[in-house]
Amino acid sequence: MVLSPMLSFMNNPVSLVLSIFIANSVATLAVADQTTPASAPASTPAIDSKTSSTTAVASEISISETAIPKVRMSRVWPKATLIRPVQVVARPDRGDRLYVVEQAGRVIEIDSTDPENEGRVVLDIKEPVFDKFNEQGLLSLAFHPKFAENHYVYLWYTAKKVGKQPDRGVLARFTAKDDGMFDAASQFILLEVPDPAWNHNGGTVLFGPDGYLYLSIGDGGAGNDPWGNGQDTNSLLATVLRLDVDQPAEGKPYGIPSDNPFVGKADSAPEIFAYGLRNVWRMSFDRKTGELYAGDVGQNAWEEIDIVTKGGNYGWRPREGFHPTQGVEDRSEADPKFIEPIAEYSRKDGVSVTGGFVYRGTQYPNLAGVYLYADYAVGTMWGLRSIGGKVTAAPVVVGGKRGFFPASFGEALDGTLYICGTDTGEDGPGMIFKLSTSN
Ligand SMILES: [Ca+2]
Ligand SMILES: [Ca+2]
Repeated sequence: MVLSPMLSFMNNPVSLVLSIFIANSVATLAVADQTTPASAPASTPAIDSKTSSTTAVASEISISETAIPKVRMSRVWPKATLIRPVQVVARPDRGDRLYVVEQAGRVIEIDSTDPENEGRVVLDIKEPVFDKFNEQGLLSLAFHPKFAENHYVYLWYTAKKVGKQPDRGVLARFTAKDDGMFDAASQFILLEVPDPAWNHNGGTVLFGPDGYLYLSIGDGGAGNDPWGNGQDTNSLLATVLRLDVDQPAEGKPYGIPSDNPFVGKADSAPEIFAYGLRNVWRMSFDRKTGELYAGDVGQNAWEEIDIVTKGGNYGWRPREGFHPTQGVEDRSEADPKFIEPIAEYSRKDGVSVTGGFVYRGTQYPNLAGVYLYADYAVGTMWGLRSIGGKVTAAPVVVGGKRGFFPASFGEALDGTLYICGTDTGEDGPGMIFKLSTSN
């Protein structure tokens, strides 16, 4: 049996995961069952105690906008056989297609208009992908915003060793053919990042509203960031990077946006957009506000949700959630140089956060503006509301599924949200669920 893709090194054995699941998720979900029905308004706007300055903002919001409904999970495309699905991605030019990333190195295309669809494999790169250990493999896919014109897709994966090269993460572009297949021979490598340990490999690749490519990369691995990558702005590890893939420059296969925060600064990598992030497994842009929401997986104590801004330092390793990191000499109290999360949860409620999306669809108006996220090991799903980086409705449990390991959320073109993962164990059958509310 293997560890979860996002768990900490050596300090979260499966037995711990399972005991937490048994001891806490049941209790958590049971509590959820007793909460106010989604249709009933909250008596008062919920305010995160850590963001009391949001009171003025919250008072201007109607109660219906602050209530957070329960969320149902309905299985979709049960006839598609999926092995360790880690992402569901929409294609920008085709609302009737979704793409599922399998960790071992395949991409499956789903005809989302056909409930009986079995999917078709459009890419198989198991050969270059290295997924021996549980956090390794093909981790993320992004379509170029102008995919209809250039047929480019970008993948982030851990690569097999070649000769004496170190382990590495690879950001590569592939080109789709007219029949919709991705040409495995078209690989064009943009970036290779040497990686000192098997765990904490991030990562999400996606395009921002500015047209740039964003990539989250973990701190390298092991435990407690022994190489100090978190606070090292010369390291591409423990960051979110921002690249201009359309205008290569300076001999690189990509360009650097001129307003990246470390452009022209000594001893800093100009690719970095934000840093001090331990292992952002999943992040997403709010399509309405343009804010970048990230779930940063914690070490031993706290899982956190961040809103990632340009040049931001998110505190790892001196900070874990809203707390000094236990057991490291440079642990720190809150400090203006570190940007605190907007939310956190403790080992009481889970062990590995899967960041999700802000719902911006129109089918479920009561869910509009709610940011959903989940815990990979426990299966609980939460919702919160945040405006301008301030939480206006504190996190509440909205649902989840016992025994389901949610690896990723996905957002269709129309804003419909999905969640994918494995059921009845990390190597159990891969499943996709549509998320809905009772309105
Ligand atoms: Ca690593
Ligand atoms: Ca942090």
